[in-house]
Amino acid sequence: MLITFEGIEGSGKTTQIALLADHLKKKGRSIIQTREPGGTGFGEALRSVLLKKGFNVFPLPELLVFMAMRAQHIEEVILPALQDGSIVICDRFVDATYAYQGYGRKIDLGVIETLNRLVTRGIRPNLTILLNVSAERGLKRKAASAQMDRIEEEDISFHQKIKKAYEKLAREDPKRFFVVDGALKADAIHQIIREKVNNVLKSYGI
Ligand code: T5A
Repeated sequence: MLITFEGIEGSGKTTQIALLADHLKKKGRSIIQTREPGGTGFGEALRSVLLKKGFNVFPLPELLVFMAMRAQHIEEVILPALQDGSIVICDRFVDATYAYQGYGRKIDLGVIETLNRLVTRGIRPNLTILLNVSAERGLKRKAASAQMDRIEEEDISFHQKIKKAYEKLAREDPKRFFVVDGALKADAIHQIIREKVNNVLKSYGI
């Protein structure tokens, strides 16, 4: 079972993943918590370069680095965990590439689809939770909590575009996406997600 979390910067993914993983672990589930970009030693090293401020990274090399990290992540972490029967919870996955490099950087969606299929070996999330917040709210939270990285420093219109892209992706695949109002209090969001995930696990007989 692969559960992914998506949303714009500061939408609350990290917060909600921690709460969900805690809840599922307490129920005795085997949980692998991971993230993209990153999730492996190789991926985390590349992540710090990719998000570092000051580089002028062109769209295509940016896409290819994300894909290289994903290929490593699939082979080293996600595939073995799924084969072991664990529940994998991943902070961002394939949809982030459609949203940021596709709709944000204007790379052809067909190219992204082909590369995603190749590097994931066809693995698709069973459930994708989209935390939907306005770009203003997300960036305000980020600015209050940490230093902004290279992508976060894009102007507000870029982040608004990403929000719209995620909403479009969710509309196109309503069976997989579960959209939650990320402006609610963290505890309220957790209750909504918890109920959804418990129902999905039940529907898979897990
Ligand atoms: N990227 C990634 C691509 O361009 N293409 C790709 O294919 C992939 C995989 C890094 C960047 O990589 C790009 C997208 C990104 O620009 P990231 O590490 O996921 O991706 O970066 P962020 O989205 O910035 O992740 P963050 O961890 O920084 O934000 P979160 O996880 O969404 O938010 P979180 O939980 O850390 O919360 C941020 C702050 O808000 C507070 C928290 O306490 C924290 O201070 N908060 C709330 N406050 C009020 N109400 C709530 N409900 C709150 N929930 C959290």
